[in-house]
Amino acid sequence: MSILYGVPPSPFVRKAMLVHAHKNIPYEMKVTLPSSDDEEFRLASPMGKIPGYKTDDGVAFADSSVIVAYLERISNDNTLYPEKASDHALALWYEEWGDSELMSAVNALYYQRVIGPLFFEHTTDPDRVDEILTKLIPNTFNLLESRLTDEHWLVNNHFSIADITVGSCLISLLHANYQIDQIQWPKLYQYNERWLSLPIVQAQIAIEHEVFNNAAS
Ligand SMILES: N[C@@H](CCC(=O)N[C@@H](CS)C(=O)NCC(=O)O)C(=O)O
Repeated sequence: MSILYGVPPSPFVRKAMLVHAHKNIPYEMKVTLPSSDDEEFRLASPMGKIPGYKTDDGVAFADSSVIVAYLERISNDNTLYPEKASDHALALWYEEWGDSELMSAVNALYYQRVIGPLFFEHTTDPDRVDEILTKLIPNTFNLLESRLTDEHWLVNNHFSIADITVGSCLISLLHANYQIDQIQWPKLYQYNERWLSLPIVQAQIAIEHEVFNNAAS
């Protein structure tokens, strides 16, 4: 069976887990922290970033987008990359933007409020939180709001890697106790509600809560 190296609350590991769940692909999770010097993990991820991956035929590599591309190749079930070329490009763009711009805004808050205090003895910095809440997050949310329609999903109303990537960030915000302002970003608010109600998302959140509860006890 394939091995996924990482920890579930990592947003990039979460993304890979959600894709496995969506496509019904079994895997084994080997709990691995970033920078772990576990030899097997380092074969997959020489830079020590999570997620790392080892396929069931023994090939190892890293990066959530690479893992998703691999999974899409081995299984046609519940495809995540649109067939039409322009939709495919747009989904890839959201994946790239979600993994970079959106992820860094959202993770800044997730780190301040959850990951830092729980795992790194970090004390939340109120000035930094203020900057994140007033600048970083609104910048990214304004863009999403301007692109979302009343349809269900980001690209041509088909659930795709765009939704998994943006949605992975929304899970971090849920953990960080951030509520999307329904007046300021009404479409994003509805989109988030739809996303959070998906069974694969509920299952992922439950897994992550268990990790947080264990770390807190
Ligand atoms: N582009 C990579 C990013 C992976 C990444 O940055 N993971 C973080 C954890 S969420 C990490 O391992 N950070 C440790 C480091 O940068 O050394 C992906 O999509 O998998």
